[in-house]
Parts: sequence; structure tokens; C-alpha cells
Amino acid sequence: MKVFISGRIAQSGLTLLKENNIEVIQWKESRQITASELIEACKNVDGLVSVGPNKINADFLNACKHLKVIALHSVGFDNVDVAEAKKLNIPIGNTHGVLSGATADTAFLLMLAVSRKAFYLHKKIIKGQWQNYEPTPELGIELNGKTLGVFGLGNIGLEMAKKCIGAYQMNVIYHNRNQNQEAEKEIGAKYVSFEELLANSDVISVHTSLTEETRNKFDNTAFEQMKPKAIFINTARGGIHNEVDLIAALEQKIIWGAGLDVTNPEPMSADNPLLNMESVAVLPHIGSATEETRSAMANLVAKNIIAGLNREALPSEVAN
Ligand code: 8YV
Repeated sequence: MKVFISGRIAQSGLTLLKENNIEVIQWKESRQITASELIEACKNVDGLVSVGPNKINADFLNACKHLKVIALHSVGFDNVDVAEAKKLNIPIGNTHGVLSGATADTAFLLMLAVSRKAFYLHKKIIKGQWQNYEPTPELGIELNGKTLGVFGLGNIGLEMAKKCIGAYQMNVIYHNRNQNQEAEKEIGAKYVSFEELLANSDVISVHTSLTEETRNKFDNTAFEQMKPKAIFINTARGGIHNEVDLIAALEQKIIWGAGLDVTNPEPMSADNPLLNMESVAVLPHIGSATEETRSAMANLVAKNIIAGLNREALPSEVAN
């Protein structure tokens, strides 16, 4: 059996595939593979490990119909036409569960960095602007006892909420498509409407999938309903916020700050005005990028491939 991997994954996953006598063909260039190159590479293989934002759309799936399984090296599956894959009987695996802690760490890191303007102040030192001691330089804001609003209380949102409760005794409210009663019981989170989430949160952290329903959800209208001291954090997908509206909201001080691990588009260009703002922190989509988590992701990807090639249920399959 042959599997194509469209990028780099941790060695543990490669080893597992090889131990199962699966031949691996890997995309090794630093640039992202193009749509036509991906089709070409997948025409004669049995499985695909999709690393990065490859479009697994109807065109791709119909050109590579004989694929027995596609394993995403991500929990997000917004690039995949899941209904078409189902029609063609190609199971789609993802890395659900194994990256929640690392991604929540990234959200927490951004929240704290924004609240103390850390990235901006770091840049000032690099520019030689730390000249003397100032008792009131660019002041931050504290998080203790504040309200965290989670948009999308699933595994990652729950981990973020737990960190905020543990570190700062934050009060947690959330908005979801469906109420998460288990999480309500576990951490005492309170379900609120989207409007209430906007109006009452000191920090809003986005942990939902990108769908037609959530695309551009945080736009001008949403930012205007937030508190003037609110911090907006997004570690989910850049498409969930409108970047032009976010820049305007920060410039006009409609909200206080923003921490982004995901942008729209990605990569963000170096001249983006967000990068020069005081209460903004941006990271290059590294939510799950730790040695431990990337190794767990590679293992799960390999297990999904092995199960799919054996026509068994995948350990982590994207539900249709
Ligand atoms: C990975 C992610 O970015 O899981 C996701 O949905 O966005 C990340 O963990 C990434 O896709 C690495 O391939």
C-alpha cells in the first residue's frame, strides 16, 4: 500500500506507517503543494495524509476516487467536502482530542500577552527604545476575576476555560450551536446568547470550526457590541473574524486588544497594521505546534491511515 504525505509530520507517525509496511511518498518542498500537484501525487496511491490547507474538494475527490482513506493532520476540516467524500466512500480522519491542551495554551498565551502588551513592548526593546524607567509606560489590564466568553465550548474551549479559572478565577460564559451540559456541570460555565456573549465578556476566545454559519461572525457589528476594554482571541480559523473590521475596531478603540494565532489570509503580510498595534499579539498558526502534540498528531494520523487501508473504523473520524 502507498500513502502520500503532503508535508512534514513527526517521525513517530512515519515509523508507525513503515512498521505496517506502508510505503510513504512525501512532499518535501518548503512551499505548499498546489491543487494540481496534489491530484497528480494522489492518483496512484491508496491513502493521503493532508498536511496544511489543501483543498480536499469535489474536484480532488473525483480525480482520486480510488483513495481508501484521507487522514488530516489537523482537527479542523473546513477545507474538506465531507459530504462528497462520504458519497465516494472515502473516510476522512482528523486529529480530534490530541491537540486541545496545546491549542488552549496558545490561546492563554495570547490572552496574557495582549493583556500586558508583551509583544509590542518586546519590539520596543529590539528597536532600542528602552531608555529609562517609566512608572506609567503603556499600561496593561489584569485578568483576575474577569469574564471569559468562549465561542465554541468543545474540547479546546474547555481546556482554555479551565486554565482561565485555575489561573485567574475567571467567570466563564459560552455560546455554542448546542448547549454543552457536561461542561456546564464540570466547570460551571453558563450558556448565553451570542449577543450576551459579546456584551458581557472581558475576553472572548474563539474555539469553533469555520463553517458558513461562523464565517465573518466577528465583524463590525459584533465588535461594536463588545466592551471597550474587551480582548478578542482567535486560535481557531482566521475566517471567523473579519480582519478589516478588526483593524478598524482596534484603531477606533471599540475594543481594547486582540490575540491571533490565525489570520485571514495566511500567511499574514509583514506590513499588516495589526503588527504595530500596542495591544495586539500575532502568532503564525502554531496552536498545536509542540513536540509532544505534533508527535501525538502524527501517531493518530498514522492510525487513521492504517485503519482506513484495512477498511476498519478510523480511531478519529470526521462526522458528516
Ligand atoms: C494544524 C490546526 O495547523 O488542527 C488544526 O485544525 O489548525 C493545526 O493544528 C495544522 O493543520 C498542521 O498541519
